[in-house]
Amino acid sequence: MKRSISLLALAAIIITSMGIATGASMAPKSASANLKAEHGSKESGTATLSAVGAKTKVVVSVSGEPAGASQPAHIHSGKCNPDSALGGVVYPLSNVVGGKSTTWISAPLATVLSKGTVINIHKSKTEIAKYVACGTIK
Ligand SMILES: [Cu+2]
Repeated sequence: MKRSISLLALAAIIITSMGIATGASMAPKSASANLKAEHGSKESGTATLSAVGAKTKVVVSVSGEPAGASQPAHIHSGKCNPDSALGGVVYPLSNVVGGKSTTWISAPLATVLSKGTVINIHKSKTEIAKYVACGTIK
């Protein structure tokens, strides 16, 4: 009797741990976007989204940003092209300065991916309607 109980306990532990492992592997760990130059900006690069617990770290790295520029960047819904297909801002990102931007979003990566579809960089705060780079999150 004692032995059958411990076997049952062992089976329960194995099944539970398998469930936890399956759940962990289903949650996305990272995603990225190829940021392509738009409207002759010559600005392109990558964005990497990483799951860090319940938060998401977004790192943007581009080359070709004009010196001294501070460019607004966001995760948007919609598509990169044409411009009219771009949806609203889902998560704002830190401005891109010197080709770099790092943002911590207080939401899990799975949530970010369920709402946002592209990363878009704008020319400047005053020329927000001009897009210099955009990429689909994959
Ligand atoms: Cu934007």
